[in-house]
Amino acid sequence: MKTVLALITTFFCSVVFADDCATTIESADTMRFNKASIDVPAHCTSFTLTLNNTGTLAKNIMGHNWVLTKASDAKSVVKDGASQGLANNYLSPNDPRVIANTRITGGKESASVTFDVSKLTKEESYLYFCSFPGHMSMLKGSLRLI
Ligand SMILES: [Cu+2]
Repeated sequence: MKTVLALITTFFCSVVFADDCATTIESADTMRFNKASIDVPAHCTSFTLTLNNTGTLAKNIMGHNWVLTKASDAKSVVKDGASQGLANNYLSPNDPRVIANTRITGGKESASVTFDVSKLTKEESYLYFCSFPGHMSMLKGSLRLI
């Protein structure tokens, strides 16, 4: 009986943990994310972000992605990615400053990324943003490990 209870407890705990080790965020044609910040619980080994682009415009006109870097790296990552084009999601290929990123989405598209939480520290400030040229000023938010 104890074993059964332990199994049940383990099962429910992992369900709860799985839930807060993932989140969704929406972007729209108005160049806004619907969340200004995201908290990643330190007990997660990996974290999954799903971007739902609720707009209707094509990705070459109003494409959005979700990119995570240290706050101090964000501007230079966007600057260096601007010339890389849509095919590279406006990011330098294999940019070591990029902790995680989704592809660029057009209207009504979704994209997900799962990243290793061990890449984050509680002391560091992180920024998420869209790397499409000109979008970071509007499409950004802060992320922290809690
Ligand atoms: Cu964008």
